[in-house]
Amino acid sequence: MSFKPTIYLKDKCPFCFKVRVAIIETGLGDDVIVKNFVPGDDQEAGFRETLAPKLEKVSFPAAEIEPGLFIADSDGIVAALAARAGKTPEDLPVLGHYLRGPFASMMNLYKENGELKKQLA
Ligand SMILES: N[C@@H](CCC(=O)N[C@@H](CS)C(=O)NCC(=O)O)C(=O)O
Repeated sequence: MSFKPTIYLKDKCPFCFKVRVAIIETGLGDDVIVKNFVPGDDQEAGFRETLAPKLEKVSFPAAEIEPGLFIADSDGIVAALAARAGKTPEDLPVLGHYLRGPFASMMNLYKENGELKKQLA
């Protein structure tokens, strides 16, 4: 494995956390390059500049998953990392726990909050 995927992660992003868990649980930590930024820090603008010409829309997580192949979809990145480790996302129990638990709750709360705000408007 000479090519190392580069993974761009935004601090505190719940979608990026999926990818972080997948990196740890697949044991690929030494086989990927992680570029993490905190919104507003010195790194962010450079990462966005790198990604903008490669993606239809910049969002995080994003990855150069194969040479020249960029994706910005957390499930796609997780599936690609799992495959690289000879696994599927279903083989990663901590990831499953996060997706069914805290991640699902966050998505529900986000949706519910949006609906309540609409009702108040
Ligand atoms: N469907 C996307 C959603 C990712 C997403 O919404 N990420 C947010 C951060 S939590 C984002 O990139 N926002 C736009 C930005 O920061 O430019 C995925 O699963 O990767």
